[in-house]
Amino acid sequence: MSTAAAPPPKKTNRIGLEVLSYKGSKTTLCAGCGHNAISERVIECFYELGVEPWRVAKFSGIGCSSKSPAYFLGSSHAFNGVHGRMPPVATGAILANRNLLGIGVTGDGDTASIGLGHFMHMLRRNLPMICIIEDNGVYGLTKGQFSATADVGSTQKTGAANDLPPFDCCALALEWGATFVARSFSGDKKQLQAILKTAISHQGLSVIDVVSPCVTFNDHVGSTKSYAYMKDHDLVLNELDYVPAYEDIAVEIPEGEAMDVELHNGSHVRIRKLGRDFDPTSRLAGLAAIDEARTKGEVLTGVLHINTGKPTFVDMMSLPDEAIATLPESKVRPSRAVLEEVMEELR
Ligand SMILES: Cc1ncc(C[n+]2csc(CCOP(=O)(O)OP(=O)(O)O)c2C)c(N)n1
Ligand code: SF4
Ligand SMILES: [Mg+2]
Repeated sequence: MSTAAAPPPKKTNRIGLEVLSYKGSKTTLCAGCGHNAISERVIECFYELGVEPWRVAKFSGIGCSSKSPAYFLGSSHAFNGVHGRMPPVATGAILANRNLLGIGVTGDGDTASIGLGHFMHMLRRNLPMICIIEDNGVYGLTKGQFSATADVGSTQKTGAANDLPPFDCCALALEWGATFVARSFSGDKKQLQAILKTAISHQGLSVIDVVSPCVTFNDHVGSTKSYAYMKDHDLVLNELDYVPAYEDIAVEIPEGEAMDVELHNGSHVRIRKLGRDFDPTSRLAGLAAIDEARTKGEVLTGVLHINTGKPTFVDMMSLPDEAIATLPESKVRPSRAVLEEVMEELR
């Protein structure tokens, strides 16, 4: 009598979850859209690090990019806000529950046009969360108008050239206070994974600008956000190794060639410089490197800045350790006597 072989055990991560627990619904974005590749990396990184999906809160605005959170971490909390308003929604949620791990996904239109003011305030507050900008240089959802990150001279399918200078979201992030700033390309799986894992372990605002080609409206010759352009102009600043806290970190680091940064949860990121003198702990070095690459027509990718010592908005607000959202009413509601005292002071 033959017995059928038992199915192989399902692969799980260190908290016993399968990768399925980190997936979302099926994408409705165009096949080949860079945003889909970014969602895949998010799924892999949260799965591999064994982050509890129910501890994560996803935030977005409006755009093809802002639809992305529906396609990963289907059992996490989520709020899809108004165009450009991801930051204020996330700020409120994180202040109400400081124990959430926030991840915001925005588009370049979302962030650099209608939501620019909100983005700037998120930067200056060093809100502890991850902000991924899915940067395709166009308003994909509304059929391919130039966004405020489109490069001068980049052309539309019709041949019309953009003549307004772009905002560089990494330069804004460096200038105004984000404590982990990186740029990547949706087609660079290894680099994007290392950057995302570092951001997950970082305590503070992580801004990741990911060049993410729009295959329908901005992937032709003449576009500076196309797959072909990125293949030829991606200047990789540093090579990254992310070592989670639960792995043995006793590895030798070649003197003068790599920098080892310990993150808040005990994980490490090793930043190996690639033939240029660059110190990612210096904001000014990051700004200078971006400016130099821009002058040469290159797109600099890698870690541009990291600062593990600056207080976050949650620290600055002196919030209690327990989430405000779950405190009993007796603790969050002032008594009638206190209210009367306040009213008296205002009289
Ligand atoms: C208040 C408001 N203004 C304008 C729009 C129209 N609108 C929807 S998405 C979008 C731009 C999307 O571009 P981006 O944020 O770059 O996302 P992508 O689709 O390129 O990923 C615009 C202008 C809107 N939905 N709400
Ligand atoms: S229109 Fe562009 S940005 Fe939107 S899903 Fe299609 S390829 Fe992606
Ligand atoms: Mg866009």
